[in-house]
Amino acid sequence: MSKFRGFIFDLDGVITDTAEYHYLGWKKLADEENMEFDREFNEKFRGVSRMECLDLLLEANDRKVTPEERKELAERKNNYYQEYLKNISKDNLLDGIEEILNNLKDKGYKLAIASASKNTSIVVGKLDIKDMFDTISDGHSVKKSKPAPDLFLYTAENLNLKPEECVVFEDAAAGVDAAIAANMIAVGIGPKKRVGHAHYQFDSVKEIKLGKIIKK
Ligand code: B16
Ligand code: MG
Repeated sequence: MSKFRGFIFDLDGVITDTAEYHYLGWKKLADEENMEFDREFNEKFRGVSRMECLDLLLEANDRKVTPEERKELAERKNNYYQEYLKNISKDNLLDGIEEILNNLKDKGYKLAIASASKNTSIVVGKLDIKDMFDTISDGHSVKKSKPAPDLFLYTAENLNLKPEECVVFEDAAAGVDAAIAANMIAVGIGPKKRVGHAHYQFDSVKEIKLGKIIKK
């Protein structure tokens, strides 16, 4: 058994790819509001909370809004996003993730999800994976979002584990920063320019080599 006892998974970009639906939701809102928004800008939204994404969009477009308008814009985007979520199913699990989860579970490790999304329970329900996890933390769990370590620390506490016993899988730079700040081992999924600062980096979920992480 390795020194690790728990594995914490980010949701969007690690377990499933909902980034496209987030993009479509933001794009619809941006078009309606005559704001500039494209896929490249959407990359900045990876792992970032809904309100922070909206603020980035407003700032880039030099738009000043009242607190009420801000709330309405975020709600509108979320309604569009939830419409897209109706289409997802088990088929939307990223290639290789089920094998990794089953493998770790068989070896007796604890498993958790820690996502910035307030829609985590809807997505997890659609993917039909809830039973695989010992605990699930989401955008409602803590006040300070990634890159703050809070969500991962909260998750470790719920697993009854010390931070140094946990490994985090993340696709966002802010998520890798959060895992490192929490004193956990960070596994970055994606290009080096995005997650190269993690302890381990793999280009995609399919390429993850668990043996490299779980040494004796
Ligand atoms: P919601 P993760 C994140 O999920 C997404 O990567 C990010 O693009 C999104 O803005 C955030 O969730 C909040 O999502 O609007 O559903 O609350 O990568 O932390 O699983
Ligand atoms: Mg993510």
